[in-house]
Amino acid sequence: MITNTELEYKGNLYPNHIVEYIRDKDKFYFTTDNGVILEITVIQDRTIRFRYATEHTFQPDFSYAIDPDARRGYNRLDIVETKTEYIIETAKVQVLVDKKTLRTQISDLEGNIINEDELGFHWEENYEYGGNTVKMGKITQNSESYYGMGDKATHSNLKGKRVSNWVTDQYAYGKDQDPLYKAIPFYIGLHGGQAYGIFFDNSFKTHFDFAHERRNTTSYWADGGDMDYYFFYGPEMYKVVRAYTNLTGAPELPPLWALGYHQSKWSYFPESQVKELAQTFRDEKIPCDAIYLDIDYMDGFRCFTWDKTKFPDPKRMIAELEEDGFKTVIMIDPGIKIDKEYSVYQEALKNDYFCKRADGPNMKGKVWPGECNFPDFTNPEVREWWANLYKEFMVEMGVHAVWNDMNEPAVMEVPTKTAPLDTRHNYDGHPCSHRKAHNVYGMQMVRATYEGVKKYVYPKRPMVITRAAYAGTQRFSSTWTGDNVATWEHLWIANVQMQRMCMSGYSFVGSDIGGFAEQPNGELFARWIQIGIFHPFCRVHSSGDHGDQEPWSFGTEITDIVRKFIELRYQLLPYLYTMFWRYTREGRPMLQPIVCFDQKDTQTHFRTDEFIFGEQILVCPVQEPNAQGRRMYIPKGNWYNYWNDEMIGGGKEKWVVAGIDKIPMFIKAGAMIPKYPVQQYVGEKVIKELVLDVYYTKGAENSMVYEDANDGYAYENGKYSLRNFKLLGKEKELIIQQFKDGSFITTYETFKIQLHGLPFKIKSVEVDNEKVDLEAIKLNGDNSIEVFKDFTQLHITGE
Ligand code: NBV
Repeated sequence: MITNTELEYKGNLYPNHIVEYIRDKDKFYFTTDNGVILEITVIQDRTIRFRYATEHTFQPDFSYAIDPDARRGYNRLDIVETKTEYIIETAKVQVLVDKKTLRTQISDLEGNIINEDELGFHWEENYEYGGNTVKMGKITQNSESYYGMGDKATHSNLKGKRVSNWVTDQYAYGKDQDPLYKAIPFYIGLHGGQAYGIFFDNSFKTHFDFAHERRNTTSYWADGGDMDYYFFYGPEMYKVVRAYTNLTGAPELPPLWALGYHQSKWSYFPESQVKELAQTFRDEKIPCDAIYLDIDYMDGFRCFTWDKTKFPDPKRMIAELEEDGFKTVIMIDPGIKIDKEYSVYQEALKNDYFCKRADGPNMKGKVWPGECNFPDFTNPEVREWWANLYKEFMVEMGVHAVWNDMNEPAVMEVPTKTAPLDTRHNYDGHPCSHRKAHNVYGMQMVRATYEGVKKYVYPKRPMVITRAAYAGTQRFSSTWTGDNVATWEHLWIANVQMQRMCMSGYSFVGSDIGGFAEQPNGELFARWIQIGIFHPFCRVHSSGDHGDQEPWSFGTEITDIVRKFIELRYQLLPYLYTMFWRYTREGRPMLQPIVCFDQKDTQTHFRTDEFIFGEQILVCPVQEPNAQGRRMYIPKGNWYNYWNDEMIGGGKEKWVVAGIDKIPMFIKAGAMIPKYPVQQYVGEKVIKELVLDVYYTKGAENSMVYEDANDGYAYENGKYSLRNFKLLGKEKELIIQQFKDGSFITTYETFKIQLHGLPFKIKSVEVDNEKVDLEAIKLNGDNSIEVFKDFTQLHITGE
């Protein structure tokens, strides 16, 4: 524990010695002589909250980030007092509070230090605005690495970087540019093979310094509010993400179509163009589930209106598109045009729903429609009103999903690009200025949108997309990474951003495939599609002021490649859906950087490109032109090259061949990958057979397949089908056991089991201990067999 005060800078104030200690069930209060109170709350054995008050006063305990349904409860909780410290112990960690300095130290039960205060909590009074700048200084441990922090477009390992969180409309952002659209003040630290997380729940502008200013110090601070942070113990990284996701929430399962391929542009109009687009998808036989209408469908950019010259009968158009298997997604922005003839404006004005400046007038800002006022979405009454505005769109017109843009909020023609800082907000009954509400504004907008969409598409499931987000927004909405650019560097950025978002509890995420600004060439577009199909949200979007960006815009060679990869996405839908289900249930990141897959292997700590899609598919995009392949790192274990079934062992770098029609992609040995047939849209076909690609391994591996009605809520009442497979491979044997759960009956009766890498010739097959006729299971030359879907044990022996 650091006790010297050499580093203490004059303007800062520090807690001094503890004079009082009180325990209240799972809360511990330590008060210092100079009026600092540290409140420690044990949320779960591995999740501990630290909150500091100065002048004996906490601010009201309120947070938008925390999921009201977060699980709480611990197995053990003790406290011991020694001469110099208090020691709190749970079933996972030990927290030490120093009596002299209030500094803390967290270790595992073996005494390994996981996280430790350096200067610890300190603060500076903010004379300009009132309140404090609250600060925390931690020791950077030996070889410590840092991950997470939302959408930062920088190297995945944040060591040596300083970043800040202030949601910003950052058109055509560049590598290392910061901040961007999201504020997710959560990071994962990794040292000595152990991982932990810290979530600084403070909606003011926050700053993080990861051993940038001083090599041995990691610090974070905020321009106001409380020092209020959560510590999560792993020791595995995915458990840190899981604990963080438990606290800030996971989304509900989206409808399966939301995981299909989506096509967007700013903007497709008029109706004839939309229809032509839809028709071309079907003619070209390129699967697609959703078409997006950007701002130009509106009447003069007024939200919740239609430009009837471009779309004379939206209800009919949406119905016709639906007939053809397309969902229609529309954009809604926060700015409401100041127009006394416009009903939405009138209502908001009458009810006093707009944000106000400090001295009273409604806050005004220019956006697409011209001068606008902005609803105060931090007011619950406003959110309810906003949710209800969706009724006509969803119920009368049949719109399927909503996309909220510009909700930072973005304001044009002002250098700050957003609302003035004196703008007032309700903040759910804790009135404050924009300094505190800015980072949650977009989150509260999309929360209201989600409530409305959910209410009106019921009994179907909602699908919502947002650009701005604060920690916890994943409960309400999917997201994309904003206005990127059609460059190779941005392909790299997209890859890092997706992995980072997944590690920040926000897995339902995608980039504008191909780039939003500027025009990709065919090669870049194809390479972007190749990685984009592995991103949970898979959408091509572009600014539309240059050339076209549809799958067929780059000549037939590219079209064929793009088709092949979109088809692969549709084949992998049951695998992706299972991943999503696990994310919603267990908080598992849908994409894992390889450091998450094997944190003990230090080779993985600074890698950015390779990632695991779900648990069993390793992907590494080609990120430069004219490449015939690339070098990549293969993490531990054995992996099958997806394209030729060649098996390779991990723990080393390797050159992998991948011409323009391939992406380096490997399947974990032992995996059972479920596949559907290619469909032009979700639900086009009745699934007659589930393909299971089984990759032989010597040893054991588990796989699972989750299925349900693909929409609706019956799954919440047990109508789902969960298949857990245990595979065991031996020299001349392969045993697959199946454990089933749930009452949903899938439409198919059989599995087509395709065996990869089987090292022997099949001699006999037993299903549930009965020998079967090899003819009857259609044992093919290609090593595939057909078996009844509900077997409990499949036993294959070879010669
Ligand atoms: O609504 C137009 C665009 C939209 O296409 C894009 O996806 C958003 O990120 N929007 C930004 C506003 C204009 C950006 C220049």
